[in-house]
Amino acid sequence: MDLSGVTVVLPALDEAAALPAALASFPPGIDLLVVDNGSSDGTAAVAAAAGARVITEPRRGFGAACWAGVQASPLAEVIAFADADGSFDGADLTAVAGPVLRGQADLVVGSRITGGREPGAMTAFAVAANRALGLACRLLFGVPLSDLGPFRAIRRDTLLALGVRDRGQGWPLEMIGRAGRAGLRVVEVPVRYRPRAAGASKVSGSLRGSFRAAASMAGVTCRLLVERFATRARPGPGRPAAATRPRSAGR
Ligand SMILES: Nc1nc2c(ncn2[C@@H]2O[C@H](COP(=O)(O)OP(=O)(O)O)[C@@H](O)[C@H]2O)c(=O)[nH]1
Ligand SMILES: [Mg+2]
Repeated sequence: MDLSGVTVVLPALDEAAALPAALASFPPGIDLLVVDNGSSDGTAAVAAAAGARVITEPRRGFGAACWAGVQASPLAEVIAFADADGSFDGADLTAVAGPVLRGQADLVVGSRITGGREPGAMTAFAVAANRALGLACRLLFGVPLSDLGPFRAIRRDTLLALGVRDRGQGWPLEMIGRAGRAGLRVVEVPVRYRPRAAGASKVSGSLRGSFRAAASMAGVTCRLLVERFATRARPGPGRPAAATRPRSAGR
């Protein structure tokens, strides 16, 4: 499959030790963009030496890094996001980006739960939390997901039209929520998942990281629900056909 229109954005915070393995797993020739987000371990230099495109986003936050990657890739047809810790297999990019490139899906989310998960790759708590979040996405946004996986792909113009605003760990959830609300085709595919190649977890493996992620996602959920009820309450032609449905949605 021709993946030349795909840019893979890898948000990275202190991932110097894991990045070489993470980058090497992707098929050759892919535009790999590492967004360094205030690392102190030489992440940017390691990424550049491994052949990736590198930018620095001084505003801290997972979503801030993802958004900076989108802005720095104006020519990409499809943007894929993946973690920079080597826990994903870049060979799965075909499965993740393929349905979007073929016009069969608007947003593809890689599921670590239905994919091949290596022992120790996800804590039991992370599995349960992601299953619960998947259920919440079904109930609140009409999107059936088994996992809120960060390895995903979406057309760049579709993503811009969604208007995702969160710049923290709520970014992935807001993308799904807005896509579901706009009636986009959100498709889940299984992806492989293994323990990070090196270094320490900053999110699910730490109490502080888990708490910040939970707070960020709770904020996003509240904001989306408030928006939905505000939209419903608003009478007449102010309805959001153009505002919430990206132009590419009708494909
Ligand atoms: N830009 C940015 N990236 C982050 C931040 N926290 C984590 N990441 C990246 O997000 C991805 C997932 O983080 P990780 O520590 O592996 O979390 P875990 O998978 O839940 O253990 C990795 O690529 C991290 O480098 C952050 O505050 N800013
Ligand atoms: Mg990880």
